Formats: sequence, C-alpha cells, structure tokens
Amino acid sequence: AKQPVRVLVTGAAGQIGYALVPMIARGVMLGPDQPVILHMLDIAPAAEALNGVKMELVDAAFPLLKGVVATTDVVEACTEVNIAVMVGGFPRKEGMERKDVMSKNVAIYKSQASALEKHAAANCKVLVVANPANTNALILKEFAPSIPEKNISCLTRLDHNRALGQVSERLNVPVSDVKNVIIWGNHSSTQYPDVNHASVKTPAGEKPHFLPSTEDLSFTSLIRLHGEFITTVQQRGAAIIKARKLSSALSAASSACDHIRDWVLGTPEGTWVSMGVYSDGSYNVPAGLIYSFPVTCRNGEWTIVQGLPIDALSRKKLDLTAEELTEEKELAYSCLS
Ligand code: NAX
Repeated sequence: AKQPVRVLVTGAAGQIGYALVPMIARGVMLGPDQPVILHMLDIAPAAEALNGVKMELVDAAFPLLKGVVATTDVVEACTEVNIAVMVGGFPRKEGMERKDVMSKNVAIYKSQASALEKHAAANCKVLVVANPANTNALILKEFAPSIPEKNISCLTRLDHNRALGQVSERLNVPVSDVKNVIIWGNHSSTQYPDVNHASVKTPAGEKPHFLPSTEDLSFTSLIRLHGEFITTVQQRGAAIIKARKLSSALSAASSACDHIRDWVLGTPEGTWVSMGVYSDGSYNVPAGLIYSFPVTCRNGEWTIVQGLPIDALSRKKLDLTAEELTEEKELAYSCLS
C-alpha cells in the first residue's frame, strides 16, 4: 500500500477550503489509490469553524483519509507536508488601497514561506491560490530560497478551465473534446486567454485539429464570432460574484485539484495546461516574474511549451499582463521596506 501524502490547505475554514478538502480526501487531487493526511491551517478567529470542518471530515468517513491536523499554528501546519495549497490570505475590503491589501499579503506570505522552508518535506510542491496569486507566490519564493523555484506555482488553471468551458459552449462541443487553450500572465483581468493554438476533436475522427479546416474562418475568429471570448473569460470571476453573491469556490477547488494532479501525475500526451510559474524569459516574458505559461508535466516537473508562434495582437497582450506583474512586484517590494 502507498504511504500517505501530507497535503496542507491554508485558509481551510474559508469557502474554497470547504469545497477543496473533501475533494482531496476523496482522491480527486492525487488519485483514488493515494492515501492522504490533511493539514488544515486557519487564523485564530476561524479556529472554531476550522474544527467544524474537521468534524465533518471525520463524519464523511473517507477511506483514503488517514489523518487530519487542524491548527492555527503555522509550524505545526507546515511540518512534513509534501503538497501545500495556499488558499489563506487577506481579502480586499471596500475602501482599501491596493497597497494596504498587498502589504497584508506580503507579510502573510513572507512568514508562511519561512515556515514551509524550515518544516515542509524535501521537494514539497507549493500552489498559491490566494490573491494576488502570482505575486504572493513570488514573495513565497523569495523568502523560501531553499525551496527550488520549480516547486512554487500559482493557480491559473481556473482561468484555463473557464476558457475550455467557453470554447465548449460557443462551439457546442463537449468540453472533454477541447484542449490546449492558454492563459498567459497574471491571474487578474489583464490575463490573456489565447485560443490561437487550441484544438477540438472532430465529430468523425479522433485526431484533434483546428476547426473548421475546410472553411475560410480560422478557429480563433470562429470563437470570436460568438462574442467576447477574451473578456468573458477575464471577467468570469466578477460574473460569478454577481450571480452567487459569493466568489467562485467549487470551480476554484476543482481547478486546484487539476493543477496538482497534472503536476504530480503528468499531463496527457499532446496536451498542455496553464500554470503560473517562475519565468525564465521564455516568450520574452521578463525573467523573475511568476507568469502563467502553457506547460506540460512529466515525472513531477513542469516544462514551458516552447516555440508557439505569437502574432502581433497576442504579443501586445502578453506584454500588457507582464507589465502589470512587474508593477505588482514593485508594489510588493515597496511593502517590504
Ligand atoms: P474566504 O475568505 O472564504 O477564505 C479565506 C480563509 O483564509 C479564511 O478562512 C481566513 O480566515 C483565512 N486566512 C486569512 N489569513 C490567513 C492566514 N494568515 N493564514 C491562514 N489562513 C488565513 O476566501 P475564499 O473564497 O476561500 O478565497 C480564498 C482566496 O482565493 C482569496 O484570496 C481569493 O481572492 C482567491 N481566489 C483565487 C482564485 C485563483 O484562481 N487563483 C480563484 C478563486 C479565489 O477568488
């Protein structure tokens, strides 16, 4: 039998946490034969609620769940964890300046970086979900210098999945037949959802290819014909808040599972996914930002897909979201001094 994997979820008493921990305990993240021990961290005001979540996990009698640590102590939470999903953060409240929110999150991610560095298992993989996700991940990387940068990422898989969903709806094809959309850049409204390299399966054959190959329209323009694809994906988070009066939680939790599963178990042959990762300068994106790229994963490591042609319109959009991330990085650093 496999040894249990320890998975940390911070902010576990929150909305996303509540949707995420049962998925992990059911094997959605690491597979149906992988036992897990859940580590759940939240802050003191949420301690009672956190304990309630622990009670429900016990009550659900998940066969794969070999233990639950529910704590407000960062060191206890981080000790020996193999996977860390960082959902906890300081939310932007009405009337708050961007800098104030940034400064709260910089402080949180700085201290949690140190705890992970000192106490997590060697080769721990980190996924930052909490906003500003890319910049929180960058702060975490800076303050956990002994964790390899390859092991620190942020969530743009929700945006990626939203893009798959929009292509599916617009072309009226099953979402499982759509692949290789890309989210470039920041998990914010400047992100660039790109369908230039996407494909769908044809009704007749198994082989994926661009649609419609026989008509004048490119796949991209076909999707655009069906409305504001890019802005719909960019603004989807706001649309969910408007409809639900709460921000997305089930889709965020599900996408976080997809992100870790593909990272650990690998992406299917011929398929890439979007992950926020440390830029090495690929596609002329400034090095030293956490930026969302198309990646493939194998043996627990991601690799940026290279050599995709970038047209002029896309180039502008890749640069715009990079500029925003550079600005965020500067703002974060100004909060440190
Ligand atoms: P909630 O406010 O419901 O939950 C956040 C939880 O974090 C709370 O229980 C809070 O007590 C806890 N927390 C605060 N400071 C903490 C700390 N220092 N250590 C541990 N826990 C702490 O928010 P929820 O809807 O769950 O969203 C969580 C985060 O995900 C937010 O930052 C949100 O903006 C971000 N999102 C990111 C997405 C992405 O795709 N990257 C999409 C969904 C979501 O909006």
